[in-house]
Amino acid sequence: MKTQVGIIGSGPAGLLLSQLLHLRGIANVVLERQSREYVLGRIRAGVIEPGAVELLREARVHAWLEREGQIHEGIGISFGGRRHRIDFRALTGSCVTVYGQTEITRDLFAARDSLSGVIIHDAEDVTPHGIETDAPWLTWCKGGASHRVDCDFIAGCDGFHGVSRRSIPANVLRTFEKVYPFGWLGVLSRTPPVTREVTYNHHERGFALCSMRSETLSRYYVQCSLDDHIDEWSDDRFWEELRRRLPGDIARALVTGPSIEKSIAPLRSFVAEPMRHGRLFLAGDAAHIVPPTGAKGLNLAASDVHYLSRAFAAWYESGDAGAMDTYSDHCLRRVWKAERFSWWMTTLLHHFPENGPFGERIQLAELDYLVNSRAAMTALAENYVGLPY
Ligand code: RFL
Ligand code: PHB
Repeated sequence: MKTQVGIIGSGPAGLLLSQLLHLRGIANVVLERQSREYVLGRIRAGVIEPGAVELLREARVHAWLEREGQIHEGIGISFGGRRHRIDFRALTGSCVTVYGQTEITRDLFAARDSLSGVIIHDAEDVTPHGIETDAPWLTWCKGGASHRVDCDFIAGCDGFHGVSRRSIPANVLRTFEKVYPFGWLGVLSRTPPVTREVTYNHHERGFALCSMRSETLSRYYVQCSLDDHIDEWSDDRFWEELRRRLPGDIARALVTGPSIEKSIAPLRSFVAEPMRHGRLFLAGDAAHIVPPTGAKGLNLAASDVHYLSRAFAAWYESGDAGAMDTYSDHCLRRVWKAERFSWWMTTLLHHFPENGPFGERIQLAELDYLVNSRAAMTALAENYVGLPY
């Protein structure tokens, strides 16, 4: 088999790249380790920046997002039992869209299918070869047989645990990492959201987040211990813990119900540099991870794909390799700013027992400063709605 761009991974980065390249007449093949049902069963991001919405529009997958997505003009922040609002529209003139990553992935699969895009699921042992040559290729196994596709370029969109990043020689790759001493326990439930806007809650028992997918579907998270096991968290225990961390008026309004999905995610900051080696380009979680507190992961995957699709287009349309050569530097400038913001939001809002009572007072002082300073709120709002591409 032969193609122009071989794409590893059918998460949002791989599918969006595949669709954008197709629309520019660039042939591509997507190799995915999991089944489609598995990929579509993952519940992840929910907050989409306007830049990512624009890219989805360019990819012609905006119809459902525009119909079902909710425009959010601000977020709530609570601490010390009181809630405050950060008004994105007033502070930046911009806002975010609340729409699930699960739905974006579903919309992207539908778009690729309708254009007869090639997505190979259940591809085992996907391996990039010849990335330092002008003729790389990918091999994989499926149904007991080995397969190969020759390509001009390989896009590694295979997430944090993928094979792409590991294919870059150790003496070339530099990684930067911070692992946080807690995780997020997330629950999806068919209940009306307790707040109209996404609300971040700082509490001495730990952070809690109230989010949503629709008028009837809620998404909640509580900070949990890394030693916690999902079986120890019955629905009742989850709702009780969430309620304790919310200000009284929100806690009283909380409607509970059976969980549809429940999972624990560790929190990590991670960046790999460079994001390109030879003919292999990394995009999305394959190159960087942010803790979810800033809602940046999916949005960074989208901005990488924006740069990468343009770089490939320039090469195929005019033989210009300039944008490929600057791809890594361009992405990393934006990535590091999102890393900083996500780290800051995490540090501001979570409970860090090791920081002691002094650290707790400093956090409360910073939160108090934030919600009373237009300058500080503007800085948060500007980053939350997304820095320019
Ligand atoms: P993905 O989504 O992990 O997709 C990678 C795909 O590659 C496949 N794969 C392989 N395929 C072939 N061969 C291999 N060897 C392979 N290894 C892996 C995988 O099966 C998978 O299908 O990466 P991508 O496309 O870069 O997308 C990144 C986003 O998924 C991620 O950044 C976000 O979900 C992060 N995130 C959030 N981002 C936001 O922008 N806003 C949010 O509100 C937000 N909330 C979240 C989040 C992530 C969370 N978790 C669970 C980590 C909330 C949570 C709880
Ligand atoms: C979500 O709705 O899943 C969500 C919202 C905001 C975040 C993280 C996750 O910061």
